[in-house]
Amino acid sequence: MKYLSVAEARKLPGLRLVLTAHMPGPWGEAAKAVLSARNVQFVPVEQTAMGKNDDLHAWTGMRNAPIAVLDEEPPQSTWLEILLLAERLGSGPSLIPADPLERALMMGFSTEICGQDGFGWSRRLELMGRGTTRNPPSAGNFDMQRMTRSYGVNDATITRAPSRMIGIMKALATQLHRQKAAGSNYLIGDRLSACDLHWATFSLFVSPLPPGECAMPDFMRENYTHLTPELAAALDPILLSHRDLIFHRHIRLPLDF
Ligand SMILES: N[C@@H](CCC(=O)N[C@@H](CS)C(=O)NCC(=O)O)C(=O)O
Repeated sequence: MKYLSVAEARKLPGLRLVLTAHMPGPWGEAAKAVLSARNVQFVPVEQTAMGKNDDLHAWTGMRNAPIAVLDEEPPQSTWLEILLLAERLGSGPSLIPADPLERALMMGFSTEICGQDGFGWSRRLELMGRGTTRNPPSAGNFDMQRMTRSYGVNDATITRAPSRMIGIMKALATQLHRQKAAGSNYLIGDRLSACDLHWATFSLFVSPLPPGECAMPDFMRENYTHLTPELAAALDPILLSHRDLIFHRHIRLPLDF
């Protein structure tokens, strides 16, 4: 994928999507999947993982990714902001269920998967707290102060992270088994909603797709594949068959980043 620099992108109108360039970050892949499912076009803009990203900060007030900026509107960065933007700008079936109870469940699952203290957040803590996690050669430029401050990294949060991941994986698997018994392959009702895309993309964090479908640097594949026995036990096969179906049916493969 070809990325514009922040300096180039700032001058353009339209929708610009800041992404951690050349790697499948779960939040970034989720944003891309949600926008694409709603047929929303965007121009990719480069963020450097764990870097200072001063030019990005000067433009948006933020240093991480993803960030969606439409024309002169305020930057949108959380999974919910990006989903609402995709709903507003896009076309085709909505990714948000119309039924209020189903909508509450969808919003709840997406919060559990993508939100602060959720599945992805806890996986990041678990990775940052593990001695065997590998860094890329560029690690010397990492702004570790920003990382620990922004993502709540401390001994207590690192310690509780695996149990939060396990609880969320079990809840998703329970829902998928119920849905299967009712004749549906989707998390909510009988069709795609945002939380299906969120689980599929965040599952890369614990079980990457094969290199032909999702290339990634070796160090990253190793980090993302590593599971303690407790985490491996919570990764019910139904979670992976769901994500495979969502990727093949609703997200373009191979992933391009
Ligand atoms: N803004 C997102 C979270 C985004 C996020 O956690 N981004 C991480 C993905 S690992 C990131 O950019 N990490 C690299 C960095 O901070 O430089 C949200 O609030 O939902």
